[in-house]
Amino acid sequence: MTNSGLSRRSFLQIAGATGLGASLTGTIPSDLQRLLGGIHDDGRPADEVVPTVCEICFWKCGIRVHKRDGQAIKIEGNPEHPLSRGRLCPRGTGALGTLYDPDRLRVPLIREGERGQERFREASWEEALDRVAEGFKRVAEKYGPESIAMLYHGAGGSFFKTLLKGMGSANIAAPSYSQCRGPREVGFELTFGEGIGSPEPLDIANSKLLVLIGSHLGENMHNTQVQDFAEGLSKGMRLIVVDPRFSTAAGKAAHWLPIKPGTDIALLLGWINIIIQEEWYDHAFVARHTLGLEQLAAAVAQYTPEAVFVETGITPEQIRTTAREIALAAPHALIHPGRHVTWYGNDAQRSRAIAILNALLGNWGRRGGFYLTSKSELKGLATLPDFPEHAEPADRKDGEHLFAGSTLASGLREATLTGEPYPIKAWLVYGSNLPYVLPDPRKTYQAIQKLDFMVAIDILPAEICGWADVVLPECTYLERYDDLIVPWHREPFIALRQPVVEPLADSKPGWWMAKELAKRLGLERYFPWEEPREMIVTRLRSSGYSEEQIEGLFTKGTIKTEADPLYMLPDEDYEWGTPSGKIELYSQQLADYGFDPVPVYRRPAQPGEGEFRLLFGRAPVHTFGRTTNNARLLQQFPENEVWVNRRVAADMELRSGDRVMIRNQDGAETGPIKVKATERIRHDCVYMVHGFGHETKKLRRAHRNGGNDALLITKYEVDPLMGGTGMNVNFVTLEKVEV
Ligand SMILES: Nc1nc2c(c(=O)[nH]1)N[C@H]1C(S)=C(S)[C@@H](COP(=O)(O)OP(=O)(O)OC[C@H]3O[C@@H](n4cnc5c(=O)[nH]c(N)nc54)[C@H](O)[C@@H]3O)O[C@H]1N2
Ligand SMILES: Nc1nc2c(c(=O)[nH]1)N[C@H]1C(S)=C(S)[C@@H](COP(=O)(O)OP(=O)(O)OC[C@H]3O[C@@H](n4cnc5c(=O)[nH]c(N)nc54)[C@H](O)[C@@H]3O)O[C@H]1N2
Ligand code: SF4
Ligand SMILES: [Mo]
Repeated sequence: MTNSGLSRRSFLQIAGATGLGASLTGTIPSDLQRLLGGIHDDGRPADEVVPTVCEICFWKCGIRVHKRDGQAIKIEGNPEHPLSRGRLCPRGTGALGTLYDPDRLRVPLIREGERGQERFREASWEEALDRVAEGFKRVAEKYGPESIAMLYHGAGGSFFKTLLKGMGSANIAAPSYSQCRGPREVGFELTFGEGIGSPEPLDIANSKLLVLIGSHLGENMHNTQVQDFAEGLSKGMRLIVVDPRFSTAAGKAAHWLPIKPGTDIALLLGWINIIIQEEWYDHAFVARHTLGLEQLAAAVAQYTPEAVFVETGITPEQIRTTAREIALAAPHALIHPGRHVTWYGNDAQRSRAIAILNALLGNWGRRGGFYLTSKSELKGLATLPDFPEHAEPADRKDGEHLFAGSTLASGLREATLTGEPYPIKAWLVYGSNLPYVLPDPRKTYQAIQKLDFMVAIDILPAEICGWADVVLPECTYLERYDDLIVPWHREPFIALRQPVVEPLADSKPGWWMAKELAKRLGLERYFPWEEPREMIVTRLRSSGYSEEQIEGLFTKGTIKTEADPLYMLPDEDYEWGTPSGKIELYSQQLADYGFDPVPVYRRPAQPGEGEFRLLFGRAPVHTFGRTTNNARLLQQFPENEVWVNRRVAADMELRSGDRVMIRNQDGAETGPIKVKATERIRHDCVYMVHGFGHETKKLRRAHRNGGNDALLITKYEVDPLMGGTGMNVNFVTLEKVEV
């Protein structure tokens, strides 16, 4: 393993020794040579193999990185790691294209032009960090420390969270809650008294039947889940896919239900109705663990197959057949809870309908359903002082979004815009390209204009960087330590992220930046260690791990501990975390606050003549916009296309390969983007992969490559229960262009 104290100079020497082009200061040809030709696995053995953890997405698989002559040459799955089991998704393997991306940020930058103009000068770390510390101090003195907010995504955020809390601010939020899985967590918390978490505890490998509502496994490439999905299918698991689009998963399904977008609650309530009417639910489980069956039965009686057909377009016969199949496979059947569920603004209630249906199947703590998780013990640092008192987060006003379980990123943007409930005047943005992550980019830019100070910490010159006062170049996850990773999982474990190669150019690890800022802000006491390895070893020792186990973490990548039972015993009592201590099919607390105690279907607005609902999702080889500049991954999936129903396309005289501009109801537009005319999508919607069509010229391969869904999401519906932002509510038109 390399020592992160090595200077840039010695890195250049190592790079030079390989003959792969020694200059790393911006000459593209040598970098490209390195990327496309210079570094590859030519079969010669590696000098060294270093275990660490992937961060191309947030699943955090264990990887083994092969090195030769100081360079990373190959990434493979770590067989010791429970989330990879020796295999990776294509993004994890292709990550060298990110590590050696010639567009990476190399030095700290200080803004010279207007915000958004992307005019910066290079600065020393000393000057850049002083600027950031001054910026925070100024804002804290004038408005209080709570007026500093942090918006982040990724494991590396933990050191900056400590910094914010040390300053006295609780305004810390990740879009992975309010723009992703928050509604699911709330729907399950309201029903089962606990959320789902990540990785999702789904026993898919042992399921007899799986229902996917949108969740497009196979395009959504969370490694372990895709492995489990493949194993389940190979063991004969039946699959029902509910999706307006014939997804990759739909190709494996016994039933594809091409639902009218936004009507899933009707289908779910229809299934619940049949399962109750026909007495197909798990009587013993429901009697022992749940509350409110009668009220549920009465509330869903109106959702007959015929009534549901009118809303969803799924025929009564299909609804009956699939309900029966689901019930027959119970309790080894699973309605997937989804992950990116911020679709229509009623998403916590849709997730609750999914939770209720699962409860009727009696699949919690059951083989082929939801398994029970455990977690390895890990103590914090005994020497870490308490954080100061802090104000309540500014992400919502009194009485708003009562059931939110985390701070809302979109709520912090709103507070920045309105100054309510109190002003937010500085942002620390870590690893989140906010203009394309939060709905309505215009609002994000307006909010930034209200700030006195903003720092962006990124590995690439993403759009967010162009709006910052100071840009700090982080090195990638392959070049740094992060905090230990300790998830709830079926096999509890601790995993280590450690550096494999030297940081590129003058990029630095986040932990170092946070510590340096802490020094400047008089907060050193919150970082009572010299370097992360010391902190990691101290925590492991104080948690009772042996020297052998600790050594194994650095050499093999994980420490594994004993698991609790995965499944409940049939007559086991269980204390559910709801107010009643039971699974709540009917929710009194929702009723008390004036919400629907049982989910209710309401018809969503429909696109007008010539308009389509805009849907979006994942490509198997890309993660959002963070890999769309990665040359290796672009080779496999070079640009996104807009999927249009074949007959509709023919009527519009559009053919596959034609280019169109896409325009939404507010006049926002993106393109040109290639058309994919296909039978695999309904007539009333179009679909594209998220993450393409970057506007910044600094990402040279990603710039204007394909279309950008984020630019078209100027409208969104906020979930009244928890503040998630439903983004599938924009309507677009297509216009052919000659290019
Ligand atoms: N390769 C890859 N994998 C990833 C990621 C990535 O960036 N790249 N990101 C990861 C992350 S953070 C997340 S949250 C997940 C997201 O992955 P999922 O949670 O699986 O995906 P969604 O984006 O919610 O869903 C997209 C699918 O929903 C369908 N859909 C759209 N509207 C509706 C509707 O009204 N009803 C129904 N039934 N279906 C609808 C779309 O046609 C599409 O097939 O993926 C994860 N995995
Ligand atoms: N329009 C639209 N919006 C969406 C979604 C969508 O499908 N469409 N999906 C939603 C979902 S499911 C989620 S989870 C969120 C995801 O939101 P994010 O994860 O915040 O999204 P990204 O666009 O990938 O932004 C990541 C930024 O982090 C940088 N980065 C990558 N690695 C590192 C690192 O190691 N250190 C640092 N400091 N920076 C790094 C990248 O260069 C990039 O600028 O977006 C949500 N928003
Ligand atoms: S699923 Fe793929 S990209 Fe995500 S952590 Fe695992 S290997 Fe990396
Ligand atoms: Mo997500």
